[in-house]
Amino acid sequence: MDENKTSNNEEKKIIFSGVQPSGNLTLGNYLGAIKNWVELQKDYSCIYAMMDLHTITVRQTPADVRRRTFEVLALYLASGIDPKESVLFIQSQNPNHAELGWVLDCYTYMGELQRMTQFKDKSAKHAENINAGLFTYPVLMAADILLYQADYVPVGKDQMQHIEICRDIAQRFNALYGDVFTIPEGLLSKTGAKIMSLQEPQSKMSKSDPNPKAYISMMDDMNVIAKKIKGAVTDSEGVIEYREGDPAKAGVNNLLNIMSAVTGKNVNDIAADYSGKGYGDFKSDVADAVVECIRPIREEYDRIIKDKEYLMQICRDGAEKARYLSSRTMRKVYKKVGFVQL
Ligand code: ATP
Ligand code: LTN
Repeated sequence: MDENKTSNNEEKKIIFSGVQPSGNLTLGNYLGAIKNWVELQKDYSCIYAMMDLHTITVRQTPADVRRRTFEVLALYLASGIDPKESVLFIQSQNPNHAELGWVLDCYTYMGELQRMTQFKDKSAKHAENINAGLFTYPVLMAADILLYQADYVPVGKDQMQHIEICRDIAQRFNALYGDVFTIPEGLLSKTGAKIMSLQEPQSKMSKSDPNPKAYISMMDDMNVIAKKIKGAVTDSEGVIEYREGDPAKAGVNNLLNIMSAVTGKNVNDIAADYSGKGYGDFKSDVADAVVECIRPIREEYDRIIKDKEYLMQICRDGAEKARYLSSRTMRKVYKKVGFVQL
């Protein structure tokens, strides 16, 4: 057994993660994040949230945020996250996130936040709305994690810079006030791979991509999924080979990574199976494998999403647990900084 894990419930290490209800969840979100979370439930105490406070850093349609919050929850459940084992809640339903976020804002430097890649990317994308929330996004994310004294945070590669700044903030606070926060570590999914856009395989598959052909939504019909994979951009070389870091092979590498993530096979073994074969055969098999991976999740999702009362009850129970679990950290922080305790 891994030394970080124990069979004793009391001593289980804590995991925290979440997804923003800001768009249709993609195959990238599933393979890069949620799939991994399901397996972690066995060995860790897991807390998974719908990060709605973060979504309003970009302008949203309110009804969409509401609907998508339930969609994200239903997808967690359909993927195999068990509400009896893990805490599932809506971030805005626990006020401690915003409160600790404010405190930590006062322990974070402008210069640190200015270096964040996501801030630079998103402010370029939303030049008309570069708001203070977008700038302090990583501080709220640090609060999310530190409130629960999380040991590990399973995220995709793109979020590692945010985990680093969270550790820096926590270490700074601890240096001033003693051991208040557990210093968390990022946990990359086993496949590790970033799933790339099907149309521009140099950039990541993103749910906010304006071109729907670029991503596979977990909500897409099965025939649409197959069509998108068959239309994925590759190259004119016609050789199925995994060449990491070679921009000319970005499309094929991505399809191999996807195939590997859904089948559990190694990328080079998959490539070997297709030596001498064309892209047509390969894409058709990748499409079948992805459809087989998504189909059962979708069937379960379609059933769960209809049961609003069940979803609401999970949110109520989860919010209560989340408030309770985080209240200890919050009290400690307020005491340390000198706020009067009544
Ligand atoms: P947006 O495109 O709107 O910025 P997103 O698709 O990156 O959003 P998030 O809610 O920010 O989605 O991310 C949820 C989780 O999914 C994170 O852990 C992130 O690392 C992971 N993730 C997102 N896209 C990918 C991808 N293409 N490949 C692997 N993991 C991904
Ligand atoms: N920024 C994250 C979403 C997120 C998150 C968190 C992930 C907000 N708070 C805390 C892990 C832990 C993203 O995936 N884009």
